[in-house]
Amino acid sequence: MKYKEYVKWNRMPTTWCPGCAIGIVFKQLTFTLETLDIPRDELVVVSGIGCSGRAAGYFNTDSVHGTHGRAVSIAEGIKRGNSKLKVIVFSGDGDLIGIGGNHLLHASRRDVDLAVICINNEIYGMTGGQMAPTTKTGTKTLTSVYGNIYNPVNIQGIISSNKRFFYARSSAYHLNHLKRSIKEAIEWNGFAFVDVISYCIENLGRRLGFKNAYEMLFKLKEDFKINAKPQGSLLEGELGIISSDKG
Ligand SMILES: Cc1ncc(C[n+]2csc(CCOP(=O)(O)OP(=O)(O)O)c2C)c(N)n1
Ligand SMILES: [Mg+2]
Repeated sequence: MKYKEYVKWNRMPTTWCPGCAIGIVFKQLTFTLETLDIPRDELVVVSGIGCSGRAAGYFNTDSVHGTHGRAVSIAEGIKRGNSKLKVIVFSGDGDLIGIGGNHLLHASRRDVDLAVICINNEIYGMTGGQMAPTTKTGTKTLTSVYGNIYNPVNIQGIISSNKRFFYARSSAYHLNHLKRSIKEAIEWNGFAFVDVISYCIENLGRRLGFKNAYEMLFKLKEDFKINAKPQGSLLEGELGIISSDKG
């Protein structure tokens, strides 16, 4: 199938703000689906709630726009009900790591065959830009006006604590790397997590002094470098794919 056939064009334009990174990631996923040529009736996309969570409604396939934090559990139920389906979760950091953190812990531990694509804008975007568990220490948000005093969740640490795991960190700027990460995650037989470093111009970037989305996008280029052959864990500022087939 051509990538355009994976999109519900009658639902366009999306609700996302101009310049939002979610659309970039959405498009790269449709390109990847074309590469893998997954038939529409063998594919299900599941989202939770949030700006990223709106994506489920834009895929021209069976999809579920679930409740907040439950995308992974809904996806697990679908996969266990029909193991022939390719089940992809497309949701936000607040949804997957915040309220849904417990489900992530256990679905990854159970190594359920899902590809989880996390749009990590380090914020609760939809509700106005509140601090999330992914917000970096020191970042000023709507609810941490003097800067976040907490450490962010170590997503890589959680996923890679399992014997068998797949963890990719990519970004909304590094498109070829992002497509490769999504493709390998979908092909991985087990629980695969793609941490897509993203941004939110309207509810975080403007507060931080970015003039537009373009500036935020190019900050990703400055801040992240691809490590094509990571030894062990990815360091801060590194993008890459780590996995283990043991266990
Ligand atoms: C049970 C419940 N709690 C809180 C909310 C309010 N809420 C809606 S979206 C959201 C955060 C979404 O953040 P994220 O998943 O990072 O998505 P983003 O908007 O940043 O893409 C919250 C807290 C809700 N809808 N349901
Ligand atoms: Mg978010």
